[in-house]
Amino acid sequence: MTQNLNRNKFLEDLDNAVDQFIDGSFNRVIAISHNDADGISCLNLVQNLLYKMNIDYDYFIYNRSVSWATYLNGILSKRQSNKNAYIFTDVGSNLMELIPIINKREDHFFILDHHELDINIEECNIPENLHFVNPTIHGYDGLEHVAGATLTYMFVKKIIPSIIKQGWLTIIGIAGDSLSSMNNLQSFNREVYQEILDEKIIEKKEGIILYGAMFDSIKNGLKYSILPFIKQLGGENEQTIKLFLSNLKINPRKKVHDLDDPEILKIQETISTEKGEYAFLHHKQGMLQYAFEHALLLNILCFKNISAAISTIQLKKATRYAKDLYYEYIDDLTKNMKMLAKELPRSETKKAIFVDVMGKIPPSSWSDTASFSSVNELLDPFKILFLGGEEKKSRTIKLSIRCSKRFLEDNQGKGVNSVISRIISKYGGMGGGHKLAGGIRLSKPSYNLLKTNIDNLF
Ligand SMILES: [Mn+2]
Repeated sequence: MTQNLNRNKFLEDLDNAVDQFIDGSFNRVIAISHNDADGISCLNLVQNLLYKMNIDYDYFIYNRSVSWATYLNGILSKRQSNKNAYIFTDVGSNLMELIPIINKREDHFFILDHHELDINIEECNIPENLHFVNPTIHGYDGLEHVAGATLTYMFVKKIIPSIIKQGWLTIIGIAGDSLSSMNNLQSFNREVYQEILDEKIIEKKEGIILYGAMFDSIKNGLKYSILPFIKQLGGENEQTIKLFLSNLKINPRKKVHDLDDPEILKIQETISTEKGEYAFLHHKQGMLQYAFEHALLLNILCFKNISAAISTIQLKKATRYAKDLYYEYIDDLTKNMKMLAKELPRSETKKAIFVDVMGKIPPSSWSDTASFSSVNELLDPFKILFLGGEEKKSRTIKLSIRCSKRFLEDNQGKGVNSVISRIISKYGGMGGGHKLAGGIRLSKPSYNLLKTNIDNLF
């Protein structure tokens, strides 16, 4: 996937945008960001910048449920001025939709995004008032190499270097998007992580990795870890887990981060877990000290209560309300993963797995269950996963589609989005996505055709 990384070209784009932002001496800025942990981290970095520059600003969160035209209709002010700027972070690569809108405006638009474009950049006529920075057009991977918050951090730090002190925000963004251990960070994500560590803004710690429950007791750690999901114990009842730990002579109430090496080794004899590196935010308390869990909490809150998400990133300690939602979420997710791995009937072809989860897993959990099953390789990683069922209201089949990185390697980098476009052209339906994740809505007859013909679509 790493084809021709063009570092200089990307940094040139970034520098140009920075220069334009400084030279523009804007008197009003609107920040627009994505409704997830990465997006909220970006938003906070931009707010810090604007505050320090003494620029009047407002902000909005975009959840992609409506088109840009509809969304911006309510935001773009009637009065246009080249002294107004819009900064989009972690969103805004839908250039087909956005360029016609931006073309008609006098305001300046800064787009700092790491999602893939909906159009070939060569075919775009970039308007003069659009300052577009997206490392994926220079060959970078939007997940592994550069998170939205990494890109935003690089932008704001070039304007006000002291923003490095807010670097912990970047770490939350990276943790939220990359879904991997900090050891695996690459490229700009790694460079920025290292810089923030060197400045002692955050700490790195080492220990057994049970993401989702790093702040918790070992009994909850084994039960609620979502990365890795512990196949033998994840989502199990408390007695089973306590029995497992008492056989190893480990106190079930001992905190995950307090386990010593002999205890970790004993666990690893039965369970495949790794020791690894995790980011620790020492200026916070409790679960918010753990970057992965902090990011996960924000992601959960973004769907349940966006204003709680926006306030939580500024808090030292999670509220009871937020913690309750967090536990409800990981409890459901680990139970769903357990069900998927052990009980649910599935039909398999050479290249695909179909799982009907209607009535077993609520539709609001389909997407996350599919994602975490895929990253944990709960089912055959060399097959593409279709998880979903018939939606009552619309009488159509709704599917979350996922593949693993190993599937991509096996299929010349062609993953979920390319399968989705082939399904749509052959059987109709609506949907889209990225290499690893996407979704589609189909009629029932089309779904049946898809199930019998899927292997011919590769
Ligand atoms: Mn992002």
